[in-house]
Amino acid sequence: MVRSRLVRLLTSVAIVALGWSAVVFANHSWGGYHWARTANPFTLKAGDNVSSIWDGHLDVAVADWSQSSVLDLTKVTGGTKPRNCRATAGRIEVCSERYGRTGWLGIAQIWISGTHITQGVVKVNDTYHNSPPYNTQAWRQYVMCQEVGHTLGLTHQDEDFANTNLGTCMDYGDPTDDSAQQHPNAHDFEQLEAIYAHLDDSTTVGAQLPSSTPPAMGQIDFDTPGQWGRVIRSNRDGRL
Ligand SMILES: [Ca+2]
Ligand SMILES: [Ca+2]
Ligand SMILES: [Zn+2]
Ligand SMILES: [Zn+2]
Repeated sequence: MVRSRLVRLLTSVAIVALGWSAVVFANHSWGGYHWARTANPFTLKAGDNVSSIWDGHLDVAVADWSQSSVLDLTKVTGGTKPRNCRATAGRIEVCSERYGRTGWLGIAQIWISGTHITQGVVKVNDTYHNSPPYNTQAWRQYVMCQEVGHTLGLTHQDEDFANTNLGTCMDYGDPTDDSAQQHPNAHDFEQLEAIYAHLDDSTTVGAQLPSSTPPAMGQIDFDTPGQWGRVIRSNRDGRL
């Protein structure tokens, strides 16, 4: 098991090194997607649909990302059931549930109109987070931080699980005994400033969706690190 994971990891690392060597540290915007807004900082609501074991982790992630100069997050009463985790227009919904042996620890989905994010969903999977090695404060905080970061328009700073940790939750790397790996770092905040440097004519924050829902984009963070980072376009109804 360990060996096959390692082989897969090394294969993945090689591909990543060939494809991404020029851009890994320069830019980790997720495809240029961003919330439309007419002024900074903007306040994005995060619906709390997580169980008590996750509440503190969501609180920390909300506080961490709110340190950005361009945005604030605020936790609000959840608008959905964790099992379905349906999106609410103009904000994000954060859900925890035993989603089964799906292969992922956490998923972030965004719905887009052009390059503008219209709504977002984070799911963290208790099927894995209830068992070792993922049933720790460190792993829960790391995954929560990263998935919320995706819904702001960020992808990963680095997708090599085996190199020295960069000290941000947006880096693939074991967060155990590494508190820096459980929170954003300065480069994440710089990237957010770059993404949100322009202003838009309209806002998608707190706004209703147009009648036709465009496809969602998903960031899936698998429990096998070698598979992490595959960006999957979902089908038309927005489900992965
Ligand atoms: Ca802020
Ligand atoms: Ca790494
Ligand atoms: Zn814009
Ligand atoms: Zn991710």
